[in-house]
Amino acid sequence: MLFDSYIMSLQRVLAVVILLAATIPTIHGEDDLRNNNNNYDNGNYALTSSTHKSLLIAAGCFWCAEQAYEQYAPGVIEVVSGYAGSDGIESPTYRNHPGHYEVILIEYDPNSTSYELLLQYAWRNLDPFDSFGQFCDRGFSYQSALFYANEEEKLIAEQVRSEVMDLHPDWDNESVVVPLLERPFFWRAEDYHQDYYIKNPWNYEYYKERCGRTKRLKEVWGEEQYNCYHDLELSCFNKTAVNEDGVSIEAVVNVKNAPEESGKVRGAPVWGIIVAVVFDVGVLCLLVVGFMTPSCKKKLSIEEGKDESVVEKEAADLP
Ligand SMILES: *[C@@H]1O[C@H](CO)[C@@H](O)[C@H](O)[C@H]1NC(C)=O
Ligand SMILES: *[C@@H]1O[C@H](CO)[C@@H](O)[C@H](O)[C@H]1NC(C)=O
Ligand SMILES: CC(=O)N[C@H]1CO[C@H](CO)[C@@H](O)[C@@H]1O
Repeated sequence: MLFDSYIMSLQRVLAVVILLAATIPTIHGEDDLRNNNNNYDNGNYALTSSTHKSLLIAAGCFWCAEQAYEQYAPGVIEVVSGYAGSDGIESPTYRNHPGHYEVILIEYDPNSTSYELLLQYAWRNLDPFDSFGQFCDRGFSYQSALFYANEEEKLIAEQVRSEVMDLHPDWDNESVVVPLLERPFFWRAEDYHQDYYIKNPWNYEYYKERCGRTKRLKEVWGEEQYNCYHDLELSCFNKTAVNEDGVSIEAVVNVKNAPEESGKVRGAPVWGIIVAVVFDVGVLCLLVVGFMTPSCKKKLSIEEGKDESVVEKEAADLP
């Protein structure tokens, strides 16, 4: 445990260093231009059918929440990553979304699933005890929240919360800090954040593993419950849902037919290795050859020059 947390804090320090280093050259870079050139219809998302409904949840990094719902939750048509917050600014972006949660909008077929069922999935996809963020991600925008659109949904949300509490008599009511809130306006996130787990499976799995999401969810909910909500073979859902009219309905899971998670991270990504090597060469130069030795300075600048474009490219990919 101690060693684990030592490694974890090392990873965090490294992540911050890499993040800072990677952010500086891109503040006025390609990324901002991309945002400015895109018109997202005021951030609104149009449902693909007028018979569909939607709900909003905040469960930490939206890449992961999107994947969990699209792959494992019944009756889900589409999940869209975005920002939402009642006291946030207009037209938030990834680089500027104060007062906003990272959220997902879940478009669903009310004949194949229900608000209630989807909220049950929401709980199993968050750490209910963390009020400062979720998993490795700290800060307001990563905090969890469940949203209701009307009085009826509010009652259901409260009921699902009580069911969760009843299932865990050892949980202290005060320490379960997931707020149930009125649904705010939804702003769709930039295109490169949508379907991130499909577009960048390698980066995605690496991030998710390093963030400790699965590990923590299993710790909180237990292996069995985790599997119920994250494994189609072991699902407690079994392809039928009771719809809003009380009729049992067969619901489709994973409409996108995205490949299931392998659960295995295929080693560190290339950019991570490059950054680590450059860092090590730098430290070695400073230690061994001496601070002002010309040959060492030259070597360092060559390495850094080579690496900059890679780091810059990857900066856009942080969740
Ligand atoms: C749900 O299914 C029933 C028939 O089973 C149909 O009449 C109704 O229009 C459907 N509702 C929606 C929202 O698709
Ligand atoms: C538990 O906490 C929630 C949210 O703060 C509150 O609405 C509820 O009344 C509390 N329940 C009990 C039994 O104290
Ligand atoms: C609620 C329910 O019927 N769950 C079942 C779903 O399917 C798995 C595997 O077939 C069973 O183990 C569960 O009991």
